Amino acid sequence: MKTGARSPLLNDFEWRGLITDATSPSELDAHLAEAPRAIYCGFDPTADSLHVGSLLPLLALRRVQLAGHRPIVLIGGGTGLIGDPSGKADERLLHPEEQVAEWADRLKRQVERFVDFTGGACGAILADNYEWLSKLEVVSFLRDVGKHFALGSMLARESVRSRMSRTDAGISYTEFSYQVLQAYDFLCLFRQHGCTVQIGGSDQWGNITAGTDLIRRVEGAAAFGLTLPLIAKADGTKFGKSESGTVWLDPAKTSPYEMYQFWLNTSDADVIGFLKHFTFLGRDAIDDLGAQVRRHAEKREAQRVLAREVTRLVHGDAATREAEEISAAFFSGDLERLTERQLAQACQGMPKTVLSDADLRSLSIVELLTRAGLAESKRRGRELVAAGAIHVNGQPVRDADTRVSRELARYGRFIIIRKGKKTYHLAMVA
Ligand code: 485
Repeated sequence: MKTGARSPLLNDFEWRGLITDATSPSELDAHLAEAPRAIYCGFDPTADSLHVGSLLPLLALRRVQLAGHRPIVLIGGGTGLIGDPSGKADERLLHPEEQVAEWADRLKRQVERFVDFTGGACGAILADNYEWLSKLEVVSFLRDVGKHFALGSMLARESVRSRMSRTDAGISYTEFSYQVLQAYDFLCLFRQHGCTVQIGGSDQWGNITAGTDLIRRVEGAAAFGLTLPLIAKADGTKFGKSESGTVWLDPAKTSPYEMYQFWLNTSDADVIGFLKHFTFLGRDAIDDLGAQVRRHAEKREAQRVLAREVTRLVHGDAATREAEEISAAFFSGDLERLTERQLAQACQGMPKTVLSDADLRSLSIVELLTRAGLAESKRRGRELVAAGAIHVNGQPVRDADTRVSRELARYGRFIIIRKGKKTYHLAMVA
């Protein structure tokens, strides 16, 4: 979107391609240029961790703070009990209350590293809508809040319409009401903290504008919404998944090395856009990297910078250095220099075959290749070995009949098989 923005925040958002839509863009720009504002984004606890999909809004809140505004991170301890129909094809399962409360606690700890909660004029605020939503009384809620919602516009929301138009699906009154709760949150944050702007992914447009409408009707005040793009990759595949599934922010679920690799695997077509979206590097640095991609794409310098910057934002310096060390070791094939912990981290997302004691007495490499699904037959396995396409723990395998033994395993546990350049498999000694 072109806003010709005056406010540094919108200007930066615009350059980074972070704006899909905004309510009254020029008024929003003036609003942000005029004074420091409180700006919120909400996250529902629907799992025990946030994932890379939540990074764009989290980093957007950090940009908000760096530009001198106050970020509010809202955790949906209340809305998480209901389930947002936005962008969801089917009705959700309700999770047990204790589960949602535990997830909400985890998310609160997770968001802490992205914005600064240590106070001051633009110190971040952490809010949980369970606080007010759990206290609502149905009769007064319907009288005081419900009255401001026209059924026509509620039904017209994309999240509702798409479900109503399907004969094989539908939407419960529970999920249908979600938009009212999110709108009410905005009103509460407006009253409590003078919050006048809400941001979210583009699937949140309906919920956000429900809130700006409510604030106008109840308070007669202007409030704004801004939506961020849902990240799409140039090749059309879904963003945020690696071979082993969702890329989580919790290092216990996705190791820093795996996250580093995820960003390192970004295509040339996506890397500059991602540097703008997911790092705090400025125009000059990103322009330089753009020139590198055009001249020396094969060096993958832009991907390395992206992987380093994002892993650092999520996991810190030490974990990032370690991820780089592991990557360098895998790249050169010198796995010997990795510690047991580093090796365990590297193996976290690999497909895995567990070897029993009996296997260690009887199995040959070629048999292991078929067992691991790396070769469809022993014959094919032998061909791969003969072609020099199989490495074990960084060393080329020359004899297909080599026995698989505990001695072959690094630290007595890890037999890392590489087929070709990129396919890894872990044979793990039980
Ligand atoms: O007052 C609010 C209460 C809850 C929410 C927002 C404001 C959460 C929101 N309804 C939601 O479901 N968000 C998604 C989530 O929590 O996983 C995602 C959005 C994405 C982006 C991200 O949250 O799908 O576009 O907004 C932060």
